[in-house]
Amino acid sequence: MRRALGRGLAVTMGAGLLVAVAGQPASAAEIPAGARSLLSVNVAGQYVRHSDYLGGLAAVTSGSSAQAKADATFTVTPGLAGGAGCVSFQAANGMWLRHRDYRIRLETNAGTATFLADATFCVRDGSAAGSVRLESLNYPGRFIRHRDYALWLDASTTNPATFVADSSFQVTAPWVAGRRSPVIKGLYADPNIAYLNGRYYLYPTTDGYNGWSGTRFKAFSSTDLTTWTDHGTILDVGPSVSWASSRAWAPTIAAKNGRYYFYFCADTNIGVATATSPAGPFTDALGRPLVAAGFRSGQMIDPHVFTDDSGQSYLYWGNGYAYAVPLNADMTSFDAAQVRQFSLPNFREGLFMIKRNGVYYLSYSVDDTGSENYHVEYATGTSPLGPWTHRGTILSKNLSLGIKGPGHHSIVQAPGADTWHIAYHRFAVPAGNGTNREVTIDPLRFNADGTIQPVTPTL
Ligand code: FUB
Repeated sequence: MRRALGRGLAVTMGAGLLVAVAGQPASAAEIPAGARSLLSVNVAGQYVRHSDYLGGLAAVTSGSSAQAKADATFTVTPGLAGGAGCVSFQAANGMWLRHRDYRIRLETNAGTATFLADATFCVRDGSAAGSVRLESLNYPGRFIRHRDYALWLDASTTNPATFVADSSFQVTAPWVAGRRSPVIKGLYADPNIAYLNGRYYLYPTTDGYNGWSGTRFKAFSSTDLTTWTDHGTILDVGPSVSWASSRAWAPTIAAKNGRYYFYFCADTNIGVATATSPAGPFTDALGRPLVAAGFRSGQMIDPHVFTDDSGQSYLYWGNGYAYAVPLNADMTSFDAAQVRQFSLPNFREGLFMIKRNGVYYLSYSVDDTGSENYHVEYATGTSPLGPWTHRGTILSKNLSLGIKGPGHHSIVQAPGADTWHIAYHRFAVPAGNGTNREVTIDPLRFNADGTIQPVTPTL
């Protein structure tokens, strides 16, 4: 049940301040994504906090140490294992709240199905107005509750009223301000950004799975590149694609003929799905891959579609080998005899094309997505199919900020302006790796001679 409360629900904050969560309309059974703290409804001033990697309750006040405040602050993300209305909680050190042996603990995302489910909690109404309860996704009927100031995953007791209160928390403003990034909360990678129908859209890989074994694609949209609306799952290759079941990676979008074409990887094939809205839902168009595994050398992954001013669209893809081909007018077929292979220095994957002032810019990822040295280089050409002049690196790690492995990018132009942004993923800061990645966006700027300035990656 969702119980809508009035706008600007006020909750008690440590310094006696009453704060509405991010100024958003409050609902007892929702927690907006972003940095939050959780206050017990029945033990005054006690917040959910981790200590020695275990969850508990502890008093936090404005006079508490920075460490205590950080330990009582979590970034709320969509549930790592999915689930409508389900969320996960990431601590400032990058670890996640999970249950194990019914104890609430802080652990690094192992990417296993068990971990993802153990770290996913579904938001229910709490005992007090505006409060929430957190029910286990994989153990329905068990809730996060405090017992002797420790957090457990318990089922109801002989005193249900006490149990409900012990498992109810007010969601408050965070004790420590959140970072700007990731721009979409949670673990995502390979962001494809596009401006469609007056909004920016992001289409990422859903990340955090061992072996990149996710199945769901989601879409997010924004008018300002800052506040993003989660449109939920737009295609799940498990149930919705007959020829693949896993490894849903690196999608891209194209608009033509009043329809939207969503190109995606699944089990290292490239498929295409269509919809009438950029927010989907998308339906597999062919019932088979558009580019099947084994079609050419290398992995048939990382599609990108660029449409030139003439209206001709081109499909780019590849891993280890870079390919392109003109798409037919139906956007779902091409002449295999027209496939071109490019020679691009250091190329690994993630091709992306833009055109500015008549120059074609083909950018791509170098090294391995699991390496902190993963980065983006580019080349320029006079046509969508080259020939290409290598220009160098535009995005790479910044270890002084803890930014590792930035790559698999996409680029978008603001409507009617020479203003550009680059969306890319990197190891989630601070504790990520090649399968725990996060998405961010930074400005992309050009020099007077048309070359691209190195991007300054920001937190
Ligand atoms: O996300 C899975 C794969 O990792 C992508 O297809 C590659 O580009 C790399 O980012």
